[in-house]
Amino acid sequence: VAPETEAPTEVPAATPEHTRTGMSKASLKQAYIDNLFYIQGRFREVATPHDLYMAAAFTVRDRMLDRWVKSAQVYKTSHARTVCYLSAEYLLGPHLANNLVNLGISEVARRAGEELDLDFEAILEEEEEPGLGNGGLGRLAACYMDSLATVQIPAIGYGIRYEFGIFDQDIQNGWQVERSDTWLRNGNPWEIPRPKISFPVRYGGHTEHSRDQAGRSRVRWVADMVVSGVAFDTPVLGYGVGNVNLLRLWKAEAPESFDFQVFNVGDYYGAVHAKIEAETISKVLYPNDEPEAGKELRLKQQYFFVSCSIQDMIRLHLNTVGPLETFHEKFVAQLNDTHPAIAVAELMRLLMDDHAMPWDAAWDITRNTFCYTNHTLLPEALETWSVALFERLLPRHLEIIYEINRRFLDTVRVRYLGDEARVARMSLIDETGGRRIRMAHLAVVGSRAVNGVAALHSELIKTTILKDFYEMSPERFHNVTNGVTPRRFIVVSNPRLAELITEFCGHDRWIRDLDCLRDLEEHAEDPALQARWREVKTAAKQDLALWLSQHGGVVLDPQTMMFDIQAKRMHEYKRQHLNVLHIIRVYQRLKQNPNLGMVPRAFIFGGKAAPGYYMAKLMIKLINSVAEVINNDPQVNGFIRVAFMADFNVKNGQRLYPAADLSEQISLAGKEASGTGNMKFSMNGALTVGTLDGANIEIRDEVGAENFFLFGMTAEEVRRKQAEGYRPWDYYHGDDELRSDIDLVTSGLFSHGDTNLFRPLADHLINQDPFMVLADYRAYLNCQDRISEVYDRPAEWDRMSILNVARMGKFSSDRSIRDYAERIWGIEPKPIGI
Ligand code: B1N
Repeated sequence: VAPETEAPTEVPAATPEHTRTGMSKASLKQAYIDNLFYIQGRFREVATPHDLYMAAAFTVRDRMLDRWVKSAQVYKTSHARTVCYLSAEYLLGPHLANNLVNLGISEVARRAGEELDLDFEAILEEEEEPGLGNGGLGRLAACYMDSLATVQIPAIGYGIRYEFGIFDQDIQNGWQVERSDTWLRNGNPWEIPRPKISFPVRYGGHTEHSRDQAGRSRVRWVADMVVSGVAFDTPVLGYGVGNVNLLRLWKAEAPESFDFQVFNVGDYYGAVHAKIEAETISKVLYPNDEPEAGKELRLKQQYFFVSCSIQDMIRLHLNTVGPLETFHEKFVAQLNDTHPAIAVAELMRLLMDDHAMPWDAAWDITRNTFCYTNHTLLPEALETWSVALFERLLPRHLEIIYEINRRFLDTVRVRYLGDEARVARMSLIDETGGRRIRMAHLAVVGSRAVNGVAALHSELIKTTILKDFYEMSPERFHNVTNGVTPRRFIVVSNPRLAELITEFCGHDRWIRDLDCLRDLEEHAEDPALQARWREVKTAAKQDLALWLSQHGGVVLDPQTMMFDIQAKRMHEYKRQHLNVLHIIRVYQRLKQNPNLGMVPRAFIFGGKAAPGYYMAKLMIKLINSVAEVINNDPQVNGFIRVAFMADFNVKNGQRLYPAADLSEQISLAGKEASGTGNMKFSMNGALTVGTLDGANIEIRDEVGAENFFLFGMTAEEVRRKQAEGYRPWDYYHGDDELRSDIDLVTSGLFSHGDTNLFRPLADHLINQDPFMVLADYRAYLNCQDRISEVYDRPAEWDRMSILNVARMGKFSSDRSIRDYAERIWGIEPKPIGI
């Protein structure tokens, strides 16, 4: 088994290829055996599935490294302007298949695997995905890293290397049960630890003000806790290019200088405790898609990764370009929501306190470095931190924030003489109730540009949460509509569709330029294409049905059933319960008329609930309870089935998107900032049933209103109805079917006779219904009836499906990144050849 004995026969002597870098089948095979032997210390006969995966991962990683080093060299020597994406979350998903695609060696690797008698799919399955994010915001950061490299923009993604990412979800007795995510347990072959790239991060203590010899005021921050942030680097390769960017995630450790003797004379346990406290900072991702009020550790996490990242940027700048006066010419830093907004104060602190820069110069640089993306209008998701907590944890930053605020409010007062109400509204400090720091205001004041993530959302920002700021400087407000990467969400997850598209849209041209999908348009009516289109969809549905039957046991019929899927975080504003009410309506109709001719449907759900979000967890229980009754009722289960896919994550998402006929995007208008699942489904040929919310509006504009199932109130109608005083009670009493559906929820039918279990959900709908489920119920049902009619006409449905895919070019994250680069960052591609 010694590789040397095989080498002469496997690698022809004439090839200049190297086992470390060669892309031929022979080189890949040789390298694989080599890695299995020299890295895992195994030969085939004794290798575990994990060994086989690791050998594959190292074989692929080796092939990225020369490009990575070359990119770093070119970026460095050319002083390339660089984007730093600051994000508390990166929901990366598995690397192996994606890197194979981006290297362009999927096929040859598959064949090499076959010749080595390896189960290629099993090896891909073996990878634990890094779930370092909650949902859309974290996944967007991952798509943007892919696109930054693909459109050849020099970039560094900065974030936190959480030891435990988003929890794994089990379903037990219909309820969500959380299990901790141990993604690092077996090692992570994609990261390279950089123990020598580390920075101290300090907390607490006090500040000392003095004057230096030149009479300038100087501040010394005497902290009482210090941790060390250590870099872990992951290469991010672009598709079909030589550019490899850097994802640098920070792990918290006790500092190297941490000395038991000096700091804790005789107090061994105290010393160990301090070490644990340091390591706690990067231990676990907060599993909420909105902030948990006042959690000190969360603020520590935010400051931790921001401080490391800004110190790293300063180090890089001093090592290459030189004087800090040009920092903002070298770097632009994009704040992914307010989670890294403390960066504004941190850069000010470092420039002034460590590099002796005067306020005005430091402010000029800071303001020209940062740009801020807002991702939500939900009031409960807007971050604020109590002044008291800040004072305790980050006393120097609080002083700086006060000074930023003082100077900023002076400009507001000059501009709006006498308008103290406006001053109070715009202040970085919310003085109503306990004093709190408004992180969105800090981000806006400290940034050159502010953007929302879909057209509607960007408009609503200007008229609601940031209205005053927009009035003061409208030129700083932008829209950049989100996008998703077609590499992962078509090529990797739906290879059959990718192959079919390639026949019409030019060999892999469309993969780097998604507008090329337009070439499909002229064939939308072609029965031959439609037939093959349908085959591809049915095959994907078969894959999903098989997987679901093996994981959870629900049996769905991919031939006859429409796959109707809602997969996203569980949240009342996303209205999974509206979907459930529709299921219950269909169920009741079938019970009343068992001979009802109807299009069979599989209703499929996936999504995690924040562990502390009771209503969301109850929705999961409701879905599973309705599933239990329907799936076991022979009177209806030939027509409808309900499945809840446990543990919706990137890997499982890749199983769902290709298999959907219908995509549920039914949030209350004005609540979903953009949505990105909507794009992933549509790109895979699902038709959308959706409200005029977030990016749904733009998807509908692109694919054509006639190819989109629209229902429900507009954001403006929602606003008006709420202003008038919304009374869900009236809907409940005014619509017999609605009342009967809600009453069935509390009847005990779905809860083994327990009439209390779902009472909180039903009562909340009837009495409060903050997301207006009842107001949109009737429109939703009518729309669903139309959908069933169209599905019954396959040629029409297939045409619409083809046109959806053909017109999705806009929603490539490559387009989003080009928008950022041109309109916000002012940065040019820096191509690296292969
Ligand atoms: O960001 C996505 C959007 O497509 C979604 O519409 C939006 O809901 C999502 C606090 C968030 N907004 N805010 C968050 C996540 C974690 C957290 O701790 C807030 N996520 C979104 C991408 O733009």
